[in-house]
Amino acid sequence: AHAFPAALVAALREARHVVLLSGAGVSAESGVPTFRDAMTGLWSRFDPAELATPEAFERDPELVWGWYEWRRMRALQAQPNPAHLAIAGMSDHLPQLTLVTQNVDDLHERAGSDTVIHLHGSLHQPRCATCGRSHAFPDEMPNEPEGGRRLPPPRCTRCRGLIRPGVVWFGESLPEGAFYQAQEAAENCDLLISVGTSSLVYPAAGLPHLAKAHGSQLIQINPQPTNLDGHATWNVVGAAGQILPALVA
Ligand code: BJW
Ligand code: ZN
Repeated sequence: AHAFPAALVAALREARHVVLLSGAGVSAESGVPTFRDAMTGLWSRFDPAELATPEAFERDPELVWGWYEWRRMRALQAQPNPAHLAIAGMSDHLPQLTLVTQNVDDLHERAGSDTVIHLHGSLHQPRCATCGRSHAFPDEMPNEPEGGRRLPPPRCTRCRGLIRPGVVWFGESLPEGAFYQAQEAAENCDLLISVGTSSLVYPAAGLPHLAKAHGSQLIQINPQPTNLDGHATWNVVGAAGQILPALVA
């Protein structure tokens, strides 16, 4: 069993409002590749600047669409892991939990978390790049696209524009309502738990600092060092799928 500092356990027990900020590391144990981890990181094989920008989609929509279809398929095949399940269970033990995720999969929802703030959008909600109309995927699974295989994006039924992934690319604003709610929660929580994120991508990486500036304590759960280490009240070193279930037990 994992031994946690008594003060950490007390902070969790006494918290009135907890914000849980999740990143790609929470889905890693479901087999969804993270962005920046060596070897398995998605971007050890693909240059992020090449694919996760509006410019890349303009330049090469088939490459970008193919990459996202491949990732959507991986996400559809993945199952929630013990970290997602522990997070879903936490709301039963806490007066208030606000779940904020940077992840574009729907594994929190499938684990039973019913309110999830998606800061970086979703692989499952594409829309027209020209007029914004949302696009429904057909029910069947996408064809087996290999990573890097080109695939032409569908066309909008209203304006014939290209359908784009419903995610937030570098240089794009976060969904306004989602970021506002996350900020509001960070300002009002007494404990923020940052799990499985490298804390490199802003403005999401600013949320723990905002919470701390408003008097919150910070728990970080990550097997690797991050930029947040020096700021967290407690750094718990380990995998989310092991630490979180132990924490809520
Ligand atoms: C485990 C584990 C296990 C492994 N258990 N843990 C301030 C300063 C500098 C730059 C900027 C700034 N403000 C804004 C910027 C620019 C930019 C930015 O932040 N750049 C930085 C990289 C420097 N930000 C933006 O452009 C944002 N927009 C914006 O600011 O709009 C205003 C604006 C408009 C116009 C001009 C300028 C500003 C938008 C950011 C959108 C991010 N989008 C992405 C891609 C989404 C689509 C897709 O999926 O392809 O979101 S980037 C990518 O990174 C993705 C993720 O959500 C995000 C965060 O990654 P995450 O989750 O932290 O994953 P990793 O892989 O980095 O880390 C995994 C972690 O898990 C590691 O720590 C592991 O150790 C750990 N781990 N196994 C627990 N089992
Ligand atoms: Zn359109």
